Amino acid sequence: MEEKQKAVDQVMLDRMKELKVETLYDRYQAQLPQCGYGSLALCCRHCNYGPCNIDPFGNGPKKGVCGADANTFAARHFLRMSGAGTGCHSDHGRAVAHLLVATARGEAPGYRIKDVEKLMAVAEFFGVKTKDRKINEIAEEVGEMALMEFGKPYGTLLFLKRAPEARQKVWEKAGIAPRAIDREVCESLHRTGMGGDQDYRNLTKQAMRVALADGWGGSMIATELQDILFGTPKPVQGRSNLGVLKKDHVNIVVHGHEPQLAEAIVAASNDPDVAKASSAAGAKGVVIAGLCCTANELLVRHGIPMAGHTTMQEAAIATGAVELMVVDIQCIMQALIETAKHFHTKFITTLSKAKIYGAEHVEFTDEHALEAAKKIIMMAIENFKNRDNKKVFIPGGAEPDVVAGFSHETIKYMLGGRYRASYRPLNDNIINGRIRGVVGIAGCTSPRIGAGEESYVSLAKELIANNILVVGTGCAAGQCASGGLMIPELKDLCGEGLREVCEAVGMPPVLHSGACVDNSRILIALSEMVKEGGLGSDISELPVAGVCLEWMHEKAIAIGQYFVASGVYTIFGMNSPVAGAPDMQRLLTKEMEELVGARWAFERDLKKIGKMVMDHIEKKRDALGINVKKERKLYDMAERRALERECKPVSGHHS
Ligand code: NFS
Ligand code: SF4
Repeated sequence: MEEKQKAVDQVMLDRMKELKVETLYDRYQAQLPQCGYGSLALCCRHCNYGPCNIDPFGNGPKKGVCGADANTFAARHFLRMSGAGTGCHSDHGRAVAHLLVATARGEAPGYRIKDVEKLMAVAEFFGVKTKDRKINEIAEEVGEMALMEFGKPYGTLLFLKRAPEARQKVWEKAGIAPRAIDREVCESLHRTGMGGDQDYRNLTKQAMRVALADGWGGSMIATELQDILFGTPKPVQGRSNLGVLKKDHVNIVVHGHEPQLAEAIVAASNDPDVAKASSAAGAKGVVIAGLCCTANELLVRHGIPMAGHTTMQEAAIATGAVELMVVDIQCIMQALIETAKHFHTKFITTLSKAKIYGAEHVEFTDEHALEAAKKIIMMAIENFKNRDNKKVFIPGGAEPDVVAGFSHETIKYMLGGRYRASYRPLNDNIINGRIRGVVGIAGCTSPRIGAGEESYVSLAKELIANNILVVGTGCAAGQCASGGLMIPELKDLCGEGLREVCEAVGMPPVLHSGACVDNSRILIALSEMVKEGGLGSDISELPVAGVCLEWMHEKAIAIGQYFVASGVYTIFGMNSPVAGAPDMQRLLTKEMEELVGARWAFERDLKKIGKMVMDHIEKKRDALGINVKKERKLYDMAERRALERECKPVSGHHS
């Protein structure tokens, strides 16, 4: 299966070469060698005394014109990245909150509230009264409360209360509990301007606070409110890879992040006019396929096919079978306009905040979503006749089935069973060692890593073989899905303990939990594991880790920073974003541990990362005292009894 998929990436690259279609790999090569100052974070152009550089070898300048040193350069840069990433996820979250309010008020006729149970749960967190009130009234107030989280003048974010108490105390003590989301983003810009905050430690604290405002704020709002509007993901069967595009169908690729666009396109595609028009055009139907996080959102909620992750966006168009690509915002390469010119593909932007020169624009609003969606679909059908069949090239055969849709609610439900949804069995299986720990793999794919390398797939295989449960989001999950890793049959690649658990529960060992904003689901799952008991009192005590091998976007930095600030050891592959500033590097990779109980690691050699993760997990297990080896018989009776009590539900429940 892996061989086939490898071929898909590479075969498409060869194909594009043959057709003289430029790719991101070509443009990456053209950029080499990339600017050394920039790579090391030793370039500052925050004011017009600059741009200033610092010489990493110590021969040239050690300071900018204003006197800022390497650590200040790097820390400001790191904070701006964290702030920008938070801005992306959170502005997305805000759009969802506006949509929830509009839906509740009847001003967004294309949408409705699908998950009332989730609405009630969020209402409870927000302190919104639910008794004797209409669903729409509750939803309107929940939406408004969510909007307040962006700009409230006082207090900290409401969702912070979902974290274990010990974690909340860590944040309070360190002074990094985030206030309103916009305030943290705004303050980050303020502090990083010329003559602002110039202590790298203080800047990094703000980077934690703004990133926490992403994970426990903007992203969590996006995830929870999307679940209310579009449904909480449950395990669904889907397909993934370019093979989801069909030769005899009109193919529409939806690319970007905010699911309200994709959801409307899917809804509009069921309009009887669409079927009529497509058969009149000589097509057998309309295929909607996703790219990037939009793909993840559609896959986990509806099982809608996924065309690929971010480095495959040009390849999708180069199949010559895409009538239309419609995009909203984030991770959409400007180059696609040129790619599309080689084929008949129409390229449509939809948001007033994200236009691309050379694209056609169909404005998409909450009020008129369905009309816009239908118009876009009709444009695609209309374009079917312009397809040049000689150019059609869909790498065939590789359409691995995927089981996706593992929200934290589902994981709890699957593990605990219908009548007793609970994390108890997961905790017990971690305590008894069948599962050694849990690793979240998240983030982007990158041309810095060769096409077809499938770094996430290799890592996930190594981890499950060693009895580590893997939870994926974003393009990392996309790569694992295309790589055939998200199927229950994969249990054969698992270590014995993990296989037993997966068999008993009927879940794959690599769980697809959604888009990048859905990393917030992982935060909630970890919090619930702590609350369930037996694995310490804080997230930082859990045998878990976060990994991003091929980070690209500033969003990935924000995610990494909030994982660490939430107590999760986090490893990023490739290069460190602060490599030119040794003190700053030490702060992230060592000293943060003292402050928040977790740290970053950066590792160029991706093959080493599996071992780093496993060493960390075993260290945490040792610290928890759950690595009881058979020959070690030093337990006293009380401890033994406690251990037996804790282990009991497992045998009672599953085996
Ligand atoms: Ni995440 Fe989604 Fe992919 Fe990276 Fe981009 S699509 S929000 S940023 S590239 S994982
Ligand atoms: Fe140079 Fe300082 Fe201005 Fe940055 S802020 S460009 S280091 S003078």
